[in-house]
Amino acid sequence: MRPVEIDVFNGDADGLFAAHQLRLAEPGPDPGAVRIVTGLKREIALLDRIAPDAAAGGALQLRVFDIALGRNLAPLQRLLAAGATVRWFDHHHAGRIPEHPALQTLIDVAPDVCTSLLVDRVLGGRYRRWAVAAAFGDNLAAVAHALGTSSGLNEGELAQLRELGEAVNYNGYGETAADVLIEPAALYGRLSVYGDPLEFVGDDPIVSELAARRRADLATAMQVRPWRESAAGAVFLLPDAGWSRRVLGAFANLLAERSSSGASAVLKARDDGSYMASVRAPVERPRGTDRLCRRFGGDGRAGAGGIDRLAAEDLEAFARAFEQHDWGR
Ligand SMILES: [Mn+2]
Repeated sequence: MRPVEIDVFNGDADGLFAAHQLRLAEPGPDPGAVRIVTGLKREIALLDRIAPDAAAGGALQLRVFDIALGRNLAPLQRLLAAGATVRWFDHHHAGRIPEHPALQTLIDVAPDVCTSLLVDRVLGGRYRRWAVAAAFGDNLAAVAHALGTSSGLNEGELAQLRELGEAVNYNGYGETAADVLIEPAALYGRLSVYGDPLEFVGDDPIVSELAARRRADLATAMQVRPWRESAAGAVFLLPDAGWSRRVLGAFANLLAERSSSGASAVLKARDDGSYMASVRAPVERPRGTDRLCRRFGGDGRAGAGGIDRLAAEDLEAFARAFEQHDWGR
């Protein structure tokens, strides 16, 4: 029986480029038989989309990248029980990892790694350019720059990989497919025929189209004044619009980069009256952002986190928790 292989990954640069690196190294028995499951960046519960009977006969092989294991625990256990083999690469807080002989995990929540860097580590740097681009996309510019320089990339090449990582990362943001320029699955289809990301950037106009849209959305966001400012940092409130649904995380990253001493929180109104939040620790002191976000039903990593739905009546409590959080000064 022919094995069925499914790659499951987050729809941002880190997820796409992590899956792509491993596929370049291990194309599989028949590239046409590889299925992919991905979505927008906020779509984390991706394992639910795989029917347990896809694993009938024990021939299902899954590779999962850049999504939190804890958010997919129940479907993971169902798939393992149905005979699937699963390899999981990630850098988000996982919670309890089940013990199962068919589950292999490489999960590292250190603030200076991303999933593509973990795959790069496993592959001994074989497709490092993709990992460098992904690290730029995951707001790890210093790590990306150092790794790229040490592997012989010049400043011009690094600038192109940065634009690629940031543009593809940006494309993952939005609440519905109508908010994004191209669905992550289609974008993966376009880039995954390339071994070298610099060739993809040179050939495919989608990268500069995405970069232009990102710049325009950021320029709109920069016009907004902070809602609250304190010693901890600034809190912004954005209206609900296409640009704000896309720009939330990129704006938070830009704020983090511009103010290395302060934290930032960007909240966007949702149509049901609640808020969506993107939170960043001071770049030099990434600590506890995930903890802060989990208090309000969100999640994340030490330096970056988010809350999918913050009730309007919790807005004040969130702002106070943000201001009183130990950002480690
Ligand atoms: Mn990531």
